[in-house]
Amino acid sequence: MSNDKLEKAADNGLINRRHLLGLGLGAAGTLATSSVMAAESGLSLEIPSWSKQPGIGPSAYGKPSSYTRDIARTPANPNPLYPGGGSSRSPLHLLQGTITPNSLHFERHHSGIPDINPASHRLLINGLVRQALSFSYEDLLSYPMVSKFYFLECSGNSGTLWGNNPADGSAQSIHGLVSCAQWTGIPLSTLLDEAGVLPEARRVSAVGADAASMGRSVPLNKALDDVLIALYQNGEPVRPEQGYPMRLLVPGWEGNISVKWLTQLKLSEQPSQFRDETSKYTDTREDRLSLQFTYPMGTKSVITSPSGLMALKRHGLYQVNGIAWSGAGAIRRVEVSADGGRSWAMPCLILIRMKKP
Ligand SMILES: Nc1nc2c(c(=O)[nH]1)N[C@H]1C(S)=C(S)[C@@H](COP(=O)(O)O)O[C@H]1N2
Ligand SMILES: [Mo]
Repeated sequence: MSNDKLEKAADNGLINRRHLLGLGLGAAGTLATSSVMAAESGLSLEIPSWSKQPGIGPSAYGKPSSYTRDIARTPANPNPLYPGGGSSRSPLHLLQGTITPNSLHFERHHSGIPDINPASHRLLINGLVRQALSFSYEDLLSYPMVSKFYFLECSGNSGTLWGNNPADGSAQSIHGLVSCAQWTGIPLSTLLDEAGVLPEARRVSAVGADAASMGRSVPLNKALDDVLIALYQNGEPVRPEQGYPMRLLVPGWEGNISVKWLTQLKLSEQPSQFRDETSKYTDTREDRLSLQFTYPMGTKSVITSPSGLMALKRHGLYQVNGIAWSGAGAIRRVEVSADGGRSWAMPCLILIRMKKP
């Protein structure tokens, strides 16, 4: 296809997506012709060995193809001073759609993953309530639940881009501390209603059962709005890495507030001043003073593929894929620019045309 036939969607190589459809149909047409020719010339399809004998049978719990092993998280930051601490990043550049498979959800642990037997785990609600309550896992399973798609992002995500000389990297290495799942759980408001929040209460302090005792105090209005006690992640029980048997899920806010392995919720008048909201997770300004509570994550978008460091080996057209999310609400529309913001096009219509060298 000559350059001038390609309908431009925006400047610098962004073109209308239907050109790809045209190319696809063309290719299928060519294939059809060549297979007819193959039959006429006496050639036949080779039958591969795996087609000639039965494969392995059904299994109790599935796993991905052994040929997709490179679609993996990248664990980082092992530190002997903090056993089990560190993070792993989701392979955003190798995934499609918005949902992150559970095995590839990013991880951030301060003291590793506790091995919690749900039969002996409790969730305590106490402090400024009419009646302190203690729930077993079984108790919680009998409450009405809701299912919602939410992105979860570590507040340190994409941090390398704030440096003076940002390193080149893939969507995974730069932005991989974000994932999206369908979370199913009990609205926190349901349990707080049952405990009876006293009028002077302003904060709900959440504490995890891991050795780090991760603790954050959530303003009561947010706690009563959309916060979940999440018990399921993409349809199955929350993974140990994500907080099994239960985690707090605070939509749109810094990942650290979504306390995993949740074991206590305490109602108080004042913030709890936990380590995780004083020495950690404050934002230091240029004048060296720190903002203490900076909860919502900003609006963000990432082109996942083609991604940094990826080799585009064939000439021709490439579809641009990406994700966009916001701690401040739902994303209504996304546009893409290839010329530093001078011209824009809707992403579903965008392709990059690789120039022949
Ligand atoms: N109990 C506990 N909760 C925790 C953490 C932790 O180390 N311990 N890490 C926090 C941080 S910093 C983030 S970004 C998210 C990460 O959630 P994920 O590992 O499910 O992706 O969990 C938060 N909740
Ligand atoms: Mo985080």
